[in-house]
Amino acid sequence: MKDSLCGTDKKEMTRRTFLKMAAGSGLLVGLAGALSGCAGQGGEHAGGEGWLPYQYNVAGNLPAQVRGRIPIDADNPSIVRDDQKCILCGQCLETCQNIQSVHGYYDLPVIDETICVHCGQCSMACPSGAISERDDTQKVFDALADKSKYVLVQTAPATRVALGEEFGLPPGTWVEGRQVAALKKLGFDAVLDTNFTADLTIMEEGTELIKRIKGEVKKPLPQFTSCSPGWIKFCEYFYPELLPNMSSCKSPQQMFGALAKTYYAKVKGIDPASIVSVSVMPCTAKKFEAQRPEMNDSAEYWKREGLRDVDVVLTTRELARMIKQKKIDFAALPEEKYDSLMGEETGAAIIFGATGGVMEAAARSAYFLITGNQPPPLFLNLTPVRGLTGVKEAAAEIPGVGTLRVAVCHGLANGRKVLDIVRAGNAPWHFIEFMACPGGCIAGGGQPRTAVPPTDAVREQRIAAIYKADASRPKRMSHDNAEVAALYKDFLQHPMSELSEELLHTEYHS
Ligand code: HC1
Repeated sequence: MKDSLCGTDKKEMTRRTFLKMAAGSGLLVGLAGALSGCAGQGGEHAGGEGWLPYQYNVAGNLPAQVRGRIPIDADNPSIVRDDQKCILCGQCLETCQNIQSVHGYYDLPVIDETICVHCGQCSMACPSGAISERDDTQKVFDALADKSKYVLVQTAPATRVALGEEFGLPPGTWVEGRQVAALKKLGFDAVLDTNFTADLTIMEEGTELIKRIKGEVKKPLPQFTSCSPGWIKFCEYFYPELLPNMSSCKSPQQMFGALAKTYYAKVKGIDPASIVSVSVMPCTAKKFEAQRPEMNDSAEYWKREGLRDVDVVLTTRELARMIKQKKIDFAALPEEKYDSLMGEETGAAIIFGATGGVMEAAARSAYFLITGNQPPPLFLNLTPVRGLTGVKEAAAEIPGVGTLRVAVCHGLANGRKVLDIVRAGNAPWHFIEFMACPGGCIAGGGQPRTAVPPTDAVREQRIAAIYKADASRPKRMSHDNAEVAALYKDFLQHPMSELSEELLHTEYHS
């Protein structure tokens, strides 16, 4: 399968050649400890006879510029590196620079910190497993063991098409029900679904888009999606003047967290201070997002200090470790259902996990929100925004608005291309979806490392599972989610109400 992203085919071949040779020679194991200390954090290794790839005669296969490694701060909330395992192969540098266009783009007015958007794509490319997510599993085991706590968990759209790979199932195996069963076996008090707030996001973000188009809010077009925290950080670092284009919507993870300790706590009669709000995400940047200072609106709501909307974020890989640690036979689990109140999903929410999915979901409901009618079939299969092409476009007619023009990009180097068009004032679009990771969340930095480096073949299998699930759902539009409708009726009133603004929206600053 040809990897289509970012034109990296030649470089990928180079690194595969290296990895093959390294594996054949036992180098990946042998280099691990031996190379530790060869270079300080972020140091470029000079090569030479002391460098083991040189001794093993494979150094010649490495382009000089990829030797070394990215700098990772010791307090990075998302990723860590075990220097004992680092072989200085440069795969992290290449990924960060060429696929994400982050490393090496530092002509910035920032910097008292190491630039990192927390996407974790370096961990997906690291052949020796030196870079991984920061492990927060013990925090969750501790919470589950504390009987005074009510531990609830939300699961992202994309984990259910990848978690099975950790247990020998093929990429794209749909394991939604088994994931729920595993979480219940681990002892969570409630197993809920980020898809619920993905649908809610569409209601809020679609309403915001319409207000921008109609000039009812004084914010610029095109509107940018705001659910990928790696993308947001990228925009903050490199295109801060375009932050007014960013939707004010929090991500579904953070909307969920804010509602878990307000709406859910109220309806269930639970003290919000006793709730431990856990999320399972395909994404390392979600750990960073949950720690952002502005993500504590439940504390504001209750006027109580110390509440965080999301307390702990686990990646798909960490959840798999917990399941293995407890010796749960995942593949043999029965299918179970999410708990209610914040557990209903539509097909529109499921497709959030694939590049183009947020846009397609938004288009389906934008049509409804503008016209009051269900959209025609085109909106249920907005194929131009599907697939792995780096930048995609679509246009659709909506009565009362005219032609809605949208763009979708994934992988931050592709994002940079689109942002440069917007910066130059040449963007023809009303709405743009940005996802930090190539392929979208299905290939997030916290997903199973089924192929290292990641391949389009694995991405495509996961994406196919997502669209198959969407097509099979009786409800495929966010505005048809009955639990979301109940949330508005009983609590928020309507999209972008005062309370919605307080809990579900935020502002980003550079
Ligand atoms: Fe995603 Fe999202 S789709 S960002 O990729 O908007 O991580 O899966 O959970 O929040 O819903 C990730 C996935 C995820 C959010 C949603």
